[in-house]
Amino acid sequence: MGAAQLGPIAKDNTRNEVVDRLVTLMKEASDQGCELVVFPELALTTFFPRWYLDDVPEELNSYYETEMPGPETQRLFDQAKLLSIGFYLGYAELTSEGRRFNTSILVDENGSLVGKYRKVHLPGHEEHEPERPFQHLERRYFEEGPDGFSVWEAFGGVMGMALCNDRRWPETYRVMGLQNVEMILIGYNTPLHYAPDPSQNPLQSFHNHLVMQAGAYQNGTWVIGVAKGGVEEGVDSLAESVIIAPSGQIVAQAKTSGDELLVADCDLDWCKHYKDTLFDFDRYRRPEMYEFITRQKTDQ
Ligand code: CDV
Repeated sequence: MGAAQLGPIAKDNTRNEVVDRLVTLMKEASDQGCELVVFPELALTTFFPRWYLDDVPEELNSYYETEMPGPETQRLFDQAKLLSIGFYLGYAELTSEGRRFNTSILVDENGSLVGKYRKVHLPGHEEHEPERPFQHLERRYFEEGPDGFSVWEAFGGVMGMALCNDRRWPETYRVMGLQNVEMILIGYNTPLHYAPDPSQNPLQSFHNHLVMQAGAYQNGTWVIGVAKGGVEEGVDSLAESVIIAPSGQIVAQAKTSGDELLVADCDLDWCKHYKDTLFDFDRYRRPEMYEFITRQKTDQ
């Protein structure tokens, strides 16, 4: 398993320049024997929701993919097939009906699409908030994913996908856990400064690992969390990509905040230790006690 962390992508970097970096990491992953390599959320461009871009729709549109693969991304699919390696990729999707999603795809070792996921939990805000040092306009630039959390049989196991903010919500893991997921792939972009409550800034690293380790353990699944980290267009973002075992233990962690490949040997049978014992859902879960969870958003 390869977790291909990316360092910053500048505003003026071309798709071809970024795809070059992805291909380099993919080749490194292949050289190290990986069957699957995971790239971050919105891995083809700079993290554009940090800007209010309504006055410049051409610029906003330039960050979305209207086809996948498209002319610049076809190379990734070709390379995957050539190396016989699968990949997960996050990108901004603009559909032919004009709908916009924060999307990830899972592609197999033949370069064929296994599945697509559209981000369920969209953080940030809808309107321009000039008092912030930078914006987080995901709620303006994307629609909430309508399809929920699916799993796919691929790579000899049961694979799931999520994106960034999803990793903070226990429901993300549980919905896939209930579908017997064995490996959850999660790309993220997490600025170190959280404008609504800067007291959380020093805890970014702790919270990042806390939620993914808990999600892995409580569902007996591998979790692969992959960052786009470092200082991108003046905004410092968390790196610390990780590969987490079903025990909740981190088995590989990034040492830098730049382009870096982490590799781990991930035995999917390790999931059984947890799924068949402490977290034997069939034996121990009490769904009739959890009705609040799907009945309402809050205590209202
Ligand atoms: N890209 C993200 O979803 N980022 C959020 C930040 C804004 C809190 C995250 O949960 O990391």
